[in-house]
Amino acid sequence: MPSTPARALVDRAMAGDQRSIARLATLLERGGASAEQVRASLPSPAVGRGAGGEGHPHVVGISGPPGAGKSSLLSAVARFLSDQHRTVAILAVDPTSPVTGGAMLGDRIRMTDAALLPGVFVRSVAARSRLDGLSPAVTDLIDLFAAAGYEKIIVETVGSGQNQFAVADYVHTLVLVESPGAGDGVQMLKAGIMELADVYVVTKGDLPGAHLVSRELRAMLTLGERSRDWAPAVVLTSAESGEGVEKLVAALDAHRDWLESSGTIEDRRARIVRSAIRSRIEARLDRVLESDEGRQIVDQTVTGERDATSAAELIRARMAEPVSRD
Ligand SMILES: Nc1nc2c(ncn2[C@@H]2O[C@H](COP(=O)(O)OP(=O)(O)OP(=O)(O)O)[C@@H](O)[C@H]2O)c(=O)[nH]1
Ligand SMILES: [Mg+2]
Repeated sequence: MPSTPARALVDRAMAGDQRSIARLATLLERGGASAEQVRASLPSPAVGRGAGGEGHPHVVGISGPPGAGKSSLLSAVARFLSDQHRTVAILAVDPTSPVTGGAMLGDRIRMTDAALLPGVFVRSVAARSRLDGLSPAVTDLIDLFAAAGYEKIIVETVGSGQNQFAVADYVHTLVLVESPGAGDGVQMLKAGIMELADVYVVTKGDLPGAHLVSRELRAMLTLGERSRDWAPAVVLTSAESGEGVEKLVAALDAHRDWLESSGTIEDRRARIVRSAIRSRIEARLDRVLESDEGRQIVDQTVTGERDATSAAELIRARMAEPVSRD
């Protein structure tokens, strides 16, 4: 256990102390009993509520293929927001390297400068083994940043194909990123995943091909049938020149306002709350499965002393028990 009780750290985090926020993030990411204590000390989950209104955070997910320029763009967005005296917490979920088992250094290095800006907090977490490329701690960390009072919380995930959307379950606004390159036009179309994002971004606008990609995207969005009355923006950006950064922030704000005015926010809140519940139950389940008793129950099922149904029943009963301290 840390020397400072979770409650005291949470109080300091809520007062804006970045060091305390970082320590709490570490405890949450580590999981286990200390994470449960932190969770219990956080104010009632802010995640499901608000989308910027009434002092609640606007939670944004940004996803796209590896190397598309997401982190570079978020650094520029952070700089822009900081200049405007606004606050932002960025959570970069890195695919875990099978070799090191830790978060890759790239994001941390690329966003180090941004992390020093007033009102900006940057954190990397490893995706661990989750198939959807998300860390089990994502909802907890979003709650933490919400408690710490950040106005925007942006979650960066790497994804291609369907798993680009996993983050949608945790956010109010989904941004999909496409970058020019490999002479390939719009990859999203090929993956059959258009019309799902709220905002589309074409990165590396300073490179040849970027304008073509954004034109193709716009054309596809115009052709596509839309059931909602939100027309997704396509924003061409360059982290190199800063082009489009202001437009992107404006598009995010516009989407937040539309969610509120259209009432769509209610659906998003329910979706986020369901995900938060699911991930907490999964975390508890993992904890029980990995305990001595959990392993024993698994072993007994392997040897045939027990069937899977009774094993599941026992595990479920253990999950309902209060969590002991580590
Ligand atoms: N020319 C140009 N290069 C860029 C731009 N933005 C990013 N890059 C380059 O693209 C590469 C990847 O950038 P990142 O920001 O790390 O991309 P990412 O999508 O966060 O990458 P992962 O998190 O590893 O998936 C780096 O070499 C950047 O320097 C841009 O606006 N213009
Ligand atoms: Mg990145």
